Amino acid sequence: MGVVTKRSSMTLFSDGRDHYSHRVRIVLAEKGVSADVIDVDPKHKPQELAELNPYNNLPTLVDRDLALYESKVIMEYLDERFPHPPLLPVYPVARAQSRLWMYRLERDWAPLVDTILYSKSKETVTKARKALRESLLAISPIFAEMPFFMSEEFTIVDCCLAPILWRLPMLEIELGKGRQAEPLLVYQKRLFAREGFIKSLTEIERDMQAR
Ligand SMILES: N[C@@H](CCC(=O)N[C@@H](CS)C(=O)NCC(=O)O)C(=O)O
Repeated sequence: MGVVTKRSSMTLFSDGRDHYSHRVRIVLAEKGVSADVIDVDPKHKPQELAELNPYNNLPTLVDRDLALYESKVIMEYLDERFPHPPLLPVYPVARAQSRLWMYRLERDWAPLVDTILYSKSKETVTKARKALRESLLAISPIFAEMPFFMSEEFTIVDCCLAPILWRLPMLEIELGKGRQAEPLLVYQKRLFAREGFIKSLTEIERDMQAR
């Protein structure tokens, strides 16, 4: 069954190539929520953004009088505002675990992605690539046990991980086709085939896998 579009009067300031903005676009698409997505070039940000967000960064979501920033805060707000389908588990223990995984992803993987993309030191980039690749391969076996990240259901953690996995070719990281990589490859294929994921992609992101 296709996703039913829910109308909203929200505006998302989004960077069409960035993994943090991509997370939020996935949540919107998974929930079938339509928002005005304003594609912002981070080098030429509109004045309005600084007025809405003291950090003047992306993504930033505006819902009537509310302006939100920090992708995890935006994702959780959207999950509460549009409860179906839920992207956090129901029970407190499982919810806390999901949040811990998001926190770990933020501490361990997101900075590596940012380093690979923005560091000017070749050596630092090479090290970050190696660290990200090894750490992704190290968690690969868990996807042989469960279809999503530590969960039977698609959650907010998958919304954070999918944009990173989608960018691996652009980050010049090859997982290889060995036994160790296989569960992770099956998992990412499952993510990339989701209707919400496909809908979330910008034109620039679509090209990221074409190279
Ligand atoms: N922790 C933030 C990170 C956001 C972030 O790094 N955004 C970048 C995307 S390009 C940005 O806006 N950079 C431009 C700037 O900070 O001036 C989140 O999760 O939302």
